Amino acid sequence: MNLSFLPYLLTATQQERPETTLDGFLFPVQGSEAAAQHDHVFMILMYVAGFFFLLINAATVYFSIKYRKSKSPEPPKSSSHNNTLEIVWTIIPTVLVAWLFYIGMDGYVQRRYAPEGSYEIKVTGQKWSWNFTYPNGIQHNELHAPMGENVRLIMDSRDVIHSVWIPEFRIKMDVVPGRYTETWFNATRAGEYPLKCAEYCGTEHSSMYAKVVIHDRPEFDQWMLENGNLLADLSPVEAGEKLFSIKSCVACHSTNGTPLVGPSMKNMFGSERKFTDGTTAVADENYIRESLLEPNAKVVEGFAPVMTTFQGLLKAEEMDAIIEYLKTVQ
Ligand code: HEC
Ligand SMILES: [Cu+2]
Repeated sequence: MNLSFLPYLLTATQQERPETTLDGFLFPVQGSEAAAQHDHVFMILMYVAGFFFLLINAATVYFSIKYRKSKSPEPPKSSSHNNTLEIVWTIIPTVLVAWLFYIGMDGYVQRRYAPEGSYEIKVTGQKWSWNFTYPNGIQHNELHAPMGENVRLIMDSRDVIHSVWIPEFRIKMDVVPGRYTETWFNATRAGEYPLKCAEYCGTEHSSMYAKVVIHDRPEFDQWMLENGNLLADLSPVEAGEKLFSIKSCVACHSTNGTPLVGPSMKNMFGSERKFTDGTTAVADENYIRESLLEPNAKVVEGFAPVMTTFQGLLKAEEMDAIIEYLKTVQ
């Protein structure tokens, strides 16, 4: 068995670790500064625990054999106490746990609040999707961030408690209705990572997931530029199609006829809709508008009233674009 990777797992930073280590073996790959620190502390704890596990068990086995009854029917004579031994087994563990506390606390304090001047992204959780608002007002269902910069997430929920968890960044923080929570990261490698909801929040909890994309600065600026001007750059139908996924409609509505949490949008426009109260209506522009602003005014037969209002989350032109797009989903 080749254990040559063990010393590398203890080294503190991503940069110091050669490419040949088992990155992603015990943990997901290290995608942030916090990840290196987190794994470092974990490995120290594991080695300390492993050392004492072996020591105590070896001693148990040794003494069991040495003093087994058949060899020494009389209990061995022991002195009432041994000052040196007692001092040693008090001081060593005390120093050890104080040190473990220190490295754990140090990491916790560093991770608790973002450094000043961090790039701020507002995160909103709602059943069952994530929404990210960037400093320039752009909203998106993916978390895009520049590499090597401190990024602060300021988060709240529109309904129940959710939790932002990015395993590769080793961050996890609850997202609570009625108050802001925060967490931050500094991504060390470009690429795509999953962000998962880590607090059970209902039927579709397991699919409450968002993509995290880390770019280098120029690529990030480019992405910002392209996504900031959706409505200016694209036709309303094209922009509507993008918005349909950016605004997370896709989490509940398919466009291929399969009902999900909500009805499929296929052939919806222009057709007659049946509601739980027995009334009907033909789906026109005003109907879609109402569905977005007051989703529970008319609840489609066979579905639960779980769509939350998009009042304040969609600009008028965005709503127009989505309506134009839904007309084409036939
Ligand atoms: C949390 C899941 C969820 C999300 C997110 C969601 N919806 Fe819905 N939507 C529903 C459900 C459930 C219904 C059916 C019950 C009702 O009418 O309220 C519905 C109904 C509708 C209807 C009426 C459908 C019909 O068959 O008559 C439209 C139109 C609609 N949604 C559009 C959207 C758009 C556009 C978005 C994104 C901006 C969106 N929804 C986001 C769950 C969702
Ligand atoms: Cu959730």
